[in-house]
Amino acid sequence: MKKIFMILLMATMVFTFAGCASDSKSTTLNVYNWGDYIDPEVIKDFESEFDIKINYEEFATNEEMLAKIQAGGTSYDVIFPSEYMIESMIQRGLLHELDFSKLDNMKNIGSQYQNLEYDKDQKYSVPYLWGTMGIVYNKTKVSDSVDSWDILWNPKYEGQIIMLDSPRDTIGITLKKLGYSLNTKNPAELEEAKQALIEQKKLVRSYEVDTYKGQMIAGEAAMSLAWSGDAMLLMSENEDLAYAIPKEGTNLWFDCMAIPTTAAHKEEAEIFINFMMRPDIAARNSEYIKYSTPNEAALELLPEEEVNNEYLYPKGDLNKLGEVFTDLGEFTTEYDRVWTEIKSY
Ligand code: N2P
Repeated sequence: MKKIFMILLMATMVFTFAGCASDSKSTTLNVYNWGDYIDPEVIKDFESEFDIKINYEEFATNEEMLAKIQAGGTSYDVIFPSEYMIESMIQRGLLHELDFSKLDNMKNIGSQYQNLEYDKDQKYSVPYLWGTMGIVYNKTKVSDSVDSWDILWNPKYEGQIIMLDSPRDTIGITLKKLGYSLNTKNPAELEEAKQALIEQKKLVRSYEVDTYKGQMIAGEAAMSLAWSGDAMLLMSENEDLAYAIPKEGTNLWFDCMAIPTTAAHKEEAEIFINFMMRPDIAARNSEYIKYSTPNEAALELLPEEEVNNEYLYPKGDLNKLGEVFTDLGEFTTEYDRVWTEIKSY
């Protein structure tokens, strides 16, 4: 069975199991992760190894996750925010400090992924996966060379362009296209990006996050904004697909594991986080979902072709790969406003 459908099916099964009443396990850990972002077998292995049940839920964007945490309701024990969201959540007092004496597998994480700007003293998060943003495109439908974000504005591809339904990402690459920082707090630059996205709307097939993948695999659209790992997964399902990172520069991102202050099971959450950093688990997981792991011990267990993939593990200086999102503080509301205006235009 194709992997993408397998992921969807397994996710459904995880949810189904979560609904079973007759459950002998002592603790239920609420794990809240991005869509298509874990190997479902890893969840099962954790449950049987530790006698802890996992209630697994998915979100599509950092903003959706934050809103859910702030709303209360479910108390999530482990969440997977990106760097700028970690910065924002620390600021808001929403993250627990982690007990690193319980996280001995942290030694497997490469030093270049630690103590980064968003969590300088590495107190609140541990790196999970990382990557870039680019364009996944169908070579049989796109004749122009895909080397600039401008191609997403080319009228030739009207109705064939998919954009991510994610404000920082979509506004971010538009700022890059215009030659600005994707962390700009300059109202004029943000306004220019808004105008460009409004102008692009007539060409856009849809704004989606995970649901677009089936259309790319089926060859129904020409191109989509995509995160590196998702692009690799799609390319493994359809050989007409390719990935490109435009010359104007892109976003380099780091997704992490963290524990919200509202968590009810901090101790078990740390057991889970440590488990996810175990070399065999981290290797299996990143091979399955096709994202880049920061876990050096896991890298040694991955097949050559994975480690030699120039998009997953580009050679050279990590910091030169792209611009990392930072928390925009109060200016975030400006991005939210602009995003709402674009979507409702
Ligand atoms: C996987 C989500 C990747 C998150 N579907 C990019 N930060």
